[in-house]
Amino acid sequence: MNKALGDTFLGLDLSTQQLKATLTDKDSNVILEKSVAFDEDLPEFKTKGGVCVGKNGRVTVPVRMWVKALDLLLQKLKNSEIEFSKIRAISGAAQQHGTIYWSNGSLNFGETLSSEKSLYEQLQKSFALEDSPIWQDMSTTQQCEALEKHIGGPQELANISGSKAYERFSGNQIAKIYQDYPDVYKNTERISLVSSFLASLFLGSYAPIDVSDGSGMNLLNIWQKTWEHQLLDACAPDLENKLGGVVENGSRLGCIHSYFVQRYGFRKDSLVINFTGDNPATVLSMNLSEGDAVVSLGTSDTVLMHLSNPSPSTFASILCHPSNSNSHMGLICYNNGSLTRQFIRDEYANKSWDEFNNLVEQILPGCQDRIGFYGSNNSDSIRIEQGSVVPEFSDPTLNTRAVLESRFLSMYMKCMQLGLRTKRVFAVGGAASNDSILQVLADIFGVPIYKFAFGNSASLGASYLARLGFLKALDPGKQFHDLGIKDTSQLSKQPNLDNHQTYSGLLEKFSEASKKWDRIELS
Ligand code: XUL
Repeated sequence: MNKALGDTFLGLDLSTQQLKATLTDKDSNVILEKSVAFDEDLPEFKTKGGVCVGKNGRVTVPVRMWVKALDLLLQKLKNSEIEFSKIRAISGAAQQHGTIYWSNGSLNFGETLSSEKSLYEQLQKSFALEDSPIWQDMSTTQQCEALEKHIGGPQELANISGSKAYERFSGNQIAKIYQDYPDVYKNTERISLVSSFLASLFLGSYAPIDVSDGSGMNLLNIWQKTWEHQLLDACAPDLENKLGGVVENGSRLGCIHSYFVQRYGFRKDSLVINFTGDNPATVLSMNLSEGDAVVSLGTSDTVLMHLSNPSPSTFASILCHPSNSNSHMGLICYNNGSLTRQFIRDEYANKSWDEFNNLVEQILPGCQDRIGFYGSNNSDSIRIEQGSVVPEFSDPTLNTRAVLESRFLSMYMKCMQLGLRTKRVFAVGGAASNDSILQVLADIFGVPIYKFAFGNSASLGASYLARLGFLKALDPGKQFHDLGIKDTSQLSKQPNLDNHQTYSGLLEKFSEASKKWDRIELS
């Protein structure tokens, strides 16, 4: 471990598969990174890819697994001899949209915490619902339809909340809990997002919801940054009370609970700053300027961008910006990403990335007029060959390149529709380490692709948010740019402009073919 000379700032990220920590110093240098992987480190919860898949599109996570993961992560940090006493502020990021239902009477759960015991041992009875629905949950179509109908349609809902109704968005998830388990809802005192839940653990009482993460709920007015009553009322009764307040932009929530001071040696005045969503935190880690797009290739594929003057649409989400009160950010989220690419690799390239890459490089751009749209397994995929829908390409190895092209063409087209003239693309996430994949991305966007040396962008962004909150507590006028974060991105791929022209020629046909598919992959 690098020893920090002065103050440090801790950023966490409770993502789908792991809980990660990134410690940075006042010059934004990364001092330490640690993580807990749910499937491997906590096998007793029997998650796969960090989640439990139920019936009818239900996807949940045992909330106490997350609590245990925090115990384990802090223990790992302690074992690595991290100097807890230098940490001046803590913030976090988390997978968006997931909801946690705290049971009646849990408000001051911190009052009875003993530093002799783990949080896991002591928070057994704190949750009205054992299994939290998360962003992969697709079981709320009925609730989405009802919400859109109530407000006058998808575009009207997007105009207020930044997004049409999405199955994973928290308002629709809460409505389902209220309808299917009225007793659970009645027993719930506070509903947290995953980010505010994690912040609550550090505070020993409920943390407010961050407006940027809260923009992923279909409940918040993204222009006024307040709960929208007509949306709250359409989802469930007494919802405003159960959600509590909202905060933004590096707000100080309080000092860390004494449990952590006694058990791990944090300083008493270590600040807990508002925790945000993983996508907003990623935007912070990269300090985006106009014309920059981040393509994140992970469990879900997302495109993120800074937008100063956004117009809501029904294919992208507009969120409040996590550090700039006057701006917004755009998010396009594809609900399947790395699992689909792995599935294609396993089916058509002998489970080998090398073989997959060789095939991608040999196949000509455009796949000789083939387009494939893929779900996370073969059963919800379609292929179009010479204009007709076919069960399989005549040369099945074409699937390797086709799975990349259809995703990146869709991203490129949607960025243009949002009015973004992309100048640079920053590639992050697991697949960003694959050069063949990045070359296809560069050719389709027709712009250079940059990468960052750091891997955990969300926890890094959270550590910057912690530092922003620390500075603002001293001087409320401080802004994110005062952190002086340097652009450390490195050029990774230049586009081949001939290939880009080939792709530009395919756009119209692709756009027509992809219309029906949007509902499946952008839900
Ligand atoms: C965004 C989304 C995912 C999650 C998980 O809308 O659902 O990106 O935040 O990372």
